[in-house]
Amino acid sequence: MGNDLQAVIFDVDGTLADTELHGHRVAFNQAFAEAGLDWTWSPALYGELLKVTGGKERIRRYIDEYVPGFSGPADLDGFIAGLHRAKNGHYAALAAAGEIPLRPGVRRLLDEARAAGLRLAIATTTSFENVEALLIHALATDAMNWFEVIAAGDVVPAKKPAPDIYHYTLHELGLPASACLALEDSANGLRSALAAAIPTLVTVCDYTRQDHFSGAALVVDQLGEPGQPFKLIDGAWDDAAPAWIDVAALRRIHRHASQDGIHQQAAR
Ligand code: XBP
Ligand code: MG
Repeated sequence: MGNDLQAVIFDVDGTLADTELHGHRVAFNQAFAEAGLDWTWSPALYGELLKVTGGKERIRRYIDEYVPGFSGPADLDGFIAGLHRAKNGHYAALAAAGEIPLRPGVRRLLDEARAAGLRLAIATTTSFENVEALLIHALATDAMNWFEVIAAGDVVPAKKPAPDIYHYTLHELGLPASACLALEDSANGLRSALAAAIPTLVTVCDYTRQDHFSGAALVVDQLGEPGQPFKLIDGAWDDAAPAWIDVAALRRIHRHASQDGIHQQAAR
């Protein structure tokens, strides 16, 4: 059947790990201090800045909105790129130091999905190097090989919420959107996946709890584990089913979302 689930596509930041609060934000601040800038991104301010996807884009927005009188160097693009490079160096060090653990259920679900023969991919706004830093330290030294496609950062011109990174991932997998399920944590990520017509499961994180997730197949607060159930935020869940996301749940969520999609089309 064309609609059977064949591949699961994971977002990284906020979905695999709480990378924003404990990783990128801290690393941005370290890069700013190192460059002699008195910029400090508090957890609350960073929540605002996260509306802009992409670290370089985020620095630019910060300068525009919060440092109006900033007389930066003539080559502002180069300056921002340098700060961003330094930030990524600090991010890799934080990952290597074990400061950015995986979210609950992530390792279990990846293990189960691999054992079940589901194909795995990554579609993220962050860079390939940052994905690598996180995966090899938080997951396994060979974890980059667990994913058939790692679609990252500047490989496409437009970042999430544009669908480009998901279109790219589908193309590389050689699969239609209907054979995949995306896992996301944010409204921007959800919009990106839905714009590529991929059914999407959302696990919110602290920064995205207040986002709007209309169109999501299911919204929960985490993947959950046996003994650590998820909280259902939006969508239907059979009370008889265990409250953690396993492969059977992925298949069920995908099937329901596909059926809903067909109904929506029929209703148009
Ligand atoms: C994540 C992002 C990224 C990270 C930082 O979005 O927006 O910009 O915050 O990574 P998503 P870079 O989870 O939707 O992929 O600094 O490498 O951009
Ligand atoms: Mg994310």
